[in-house]
Amino acid sequence: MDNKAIAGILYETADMLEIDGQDSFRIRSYRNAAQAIENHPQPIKDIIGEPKKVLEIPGIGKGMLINLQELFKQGCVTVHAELLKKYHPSMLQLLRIQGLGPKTIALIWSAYEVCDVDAVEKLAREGKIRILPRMGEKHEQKLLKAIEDYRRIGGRFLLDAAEAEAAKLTDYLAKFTGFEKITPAGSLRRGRETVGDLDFLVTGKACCTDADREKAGEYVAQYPPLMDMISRGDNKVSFRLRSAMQVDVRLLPPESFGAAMQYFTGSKAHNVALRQRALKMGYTLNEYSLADLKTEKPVAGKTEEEIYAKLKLDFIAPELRENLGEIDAAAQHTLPPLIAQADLQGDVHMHTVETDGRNTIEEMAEAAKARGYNYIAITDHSKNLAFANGLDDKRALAHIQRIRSASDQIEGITIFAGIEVDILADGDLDLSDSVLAEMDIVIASVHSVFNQEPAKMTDRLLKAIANPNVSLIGHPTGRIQLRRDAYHYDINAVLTAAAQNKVAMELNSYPDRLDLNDVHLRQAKQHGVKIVINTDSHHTSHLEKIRFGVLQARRAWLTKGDVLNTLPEQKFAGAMKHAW
Ligand code: DGT
Ligand code: CA
Ligand code: CA
Ligand code: ZN
Repeated sequence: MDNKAIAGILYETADMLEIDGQDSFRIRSYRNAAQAIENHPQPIKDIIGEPKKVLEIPGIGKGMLINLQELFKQGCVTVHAELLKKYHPSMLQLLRIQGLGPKTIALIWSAYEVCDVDAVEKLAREGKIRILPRMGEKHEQKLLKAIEDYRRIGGRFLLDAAEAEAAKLTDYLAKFTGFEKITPAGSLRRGRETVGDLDFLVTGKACCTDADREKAGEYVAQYPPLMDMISRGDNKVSFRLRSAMQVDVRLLPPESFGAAMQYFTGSKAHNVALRQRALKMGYTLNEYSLADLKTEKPVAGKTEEEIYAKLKLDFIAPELRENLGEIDAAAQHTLPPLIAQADLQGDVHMHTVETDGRNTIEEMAEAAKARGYNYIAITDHSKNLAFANGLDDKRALAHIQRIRSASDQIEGITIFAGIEVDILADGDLDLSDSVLAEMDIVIASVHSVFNQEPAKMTDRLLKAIANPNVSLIGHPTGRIQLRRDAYHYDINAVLTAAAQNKVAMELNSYPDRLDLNDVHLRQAKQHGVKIVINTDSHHTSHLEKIRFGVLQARRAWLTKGDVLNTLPEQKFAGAMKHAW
């Protein structure tokens, strides 16, 4: 534990003491100690065995010394741990929100006894913060903005946000004469579910000499959305965008572009394993080239393909580069043919104006047809989702009729009648079995009571899977990225049951869901469970988000055969009735 981490714990303690209404002298003593330790040149861990030396640090008295000794002996400071127990660990997240100090948190706590970011955000949206003493509408708005920033700056960005920033920057760079190749690398190219920063690689005539790169760098620095310049070197420009996203643009000579692509696409773990293989074969591999170990002469570097080929590997798709077996598989020519977006014949999770969607059945169908799909399913919500105007048995039956007649009227695409039915807290479904039996597709999803004990949640899902009407489980872990954790249950038990009952698992492509995620998808495949890739569209413009799902499926090594909505219409309909 370094001094910075120790100081962090003491700062947190001070903040929590303040929330707790303790006396200001005591609070200050923790802040002072934190500051002193943060600035102390010697690591506390080296001197903790010599109390005299610790006591020599200004601001550290006998009481604080005991805290520090506790920290090194038991791994925590008692006061800190007790305060966390009294409130909730989520308090620490609130404290990290810029502009939301202990005083405000204390105020919110005393009024509502909540201290997690989601709950505070909800209160603010409901106008329940402004009515507190010393607050007001302005404060409330500032708080909401701060929460939004916290979520973004909190580190990572959703894949679609990163992609949108990358597209804008690509357009800008493309206008400079002499940039011939412009490629985002890093986690974005690998299709990771969230992205930390953007790694841009640029090459062409404008990147050959130092003078060229100087001029090119000047152009990059003029990018209008650029907010802060972080650093500008010979061949790298790093900056932060107004969206708080950080970008590294690297200007590379053409002969090493492939090596740089390989290196900066990563992942780090993949690179380390690849470099070890190179060394064993008598090469060195870095961001400039693959070179002979002895003569240092480059043998490849212009393209990624030639690097992998020289290392006697089949080309490895960026999505697979996580050092999860892909290098061995590439050496043995056993990499799977990954699913592609063009393999999908339909999207079978979408909502309409009948519940919380924005478009009609017909509009959704026409938009899907324009994408080249052969079928879709309309799967509106069930009544448990009252705020979404969910369907009861009677409305659900009427909706089936509407869907079937729309399907008859619109040529060139089949519209399956479906439902996204809530799995209630006890595992029962929200509509009658007789109504569900009328559906072509039944997606069963959890939309409420997320915080059950894992055993209870497991039983809840097992019960839904056992219902013979259920075709697939929607967004099976319920996580909302950067916002809400997955609910906890025994995923192995659920996947085993799904395989036995031939109930599929959804890969929900919505960028903040991506649920199942890549790890769970791979697990599902190992259990023999089939996947359906959907968008969960609430508007025609959402249909295109399917590509984010496809990326995750590829990261999970899935092939066409693993995904049911690659099947032609009749076979797919059978698969939704457990024939797979
Ligand atoms: P991110 O930005 O956190 O979403 O993840 P990445 O994968 O984009 O990571 P980033 O931006 O830190 O670095 C980009 C790539 O550069 C990374 O995927 C692999 C490569 N790289 C970075 N640091 C190292 C390193 O220490 N060793 C090796 N071999 N490669 C590295
Ligand atoms: Ca990155
Ligand atoms: Ca980076
Ligand atoms: Zn849902």
